[in-house]
Amino acid sequence: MLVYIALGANLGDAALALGDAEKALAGLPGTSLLDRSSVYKTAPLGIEMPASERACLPADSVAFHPDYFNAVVSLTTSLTAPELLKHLQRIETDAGRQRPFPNAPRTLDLDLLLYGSATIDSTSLTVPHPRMWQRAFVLVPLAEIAPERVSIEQLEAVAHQAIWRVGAL
Ligand code: PH2
Ligand code: MG
Ligand code: MG
Repeated sequence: MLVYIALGANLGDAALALGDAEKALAGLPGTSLLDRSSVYKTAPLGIEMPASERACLPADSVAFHPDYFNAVVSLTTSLTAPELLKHLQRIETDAGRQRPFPNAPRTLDLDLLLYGSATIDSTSLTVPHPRMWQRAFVLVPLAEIAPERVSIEQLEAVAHQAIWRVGAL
């Protein structure tokens, strides 16, 4: 099965975390890495910090939601989608991922974007990823390695979002 995975990180050494994650993905059972996009620096999107969390921060804190590093890789795998999801969550945990509140800054986020042409709608997994079409940090790197999966119109719809190519993964 041909699958696409989005990588993101904005805590700790985020660029290093993406490189380590790529190696971990390439080493999954029954899996090989096909292609990788460039790494992009992106402004945090859709971040709402709960007031309870905000109250704990110094008033002049501006750096709490740092920019992200994002990339997309393609894999071929014989893992089922639920098996792959379990591995993604384990790799996130191994990278020190904590979940204090939704969309909290993270050392590593691995999202299953596309699993072949499958549509999956279970309690634990929705594929294609339900928010991918609103996110330049997904569509721009995805279009780099799978231009046939992203239309010009879809790219235009997110063209106002801040994203800078910073180098190779
Ligand atoms: N991930 C989110 C929420 N917002 N913003 C950017 N720029 N990059 C991300 O990976 C990201 C985000 C939730 O997973
Ligand atoms: Mg995510
Ligand atoms: Mg995620």
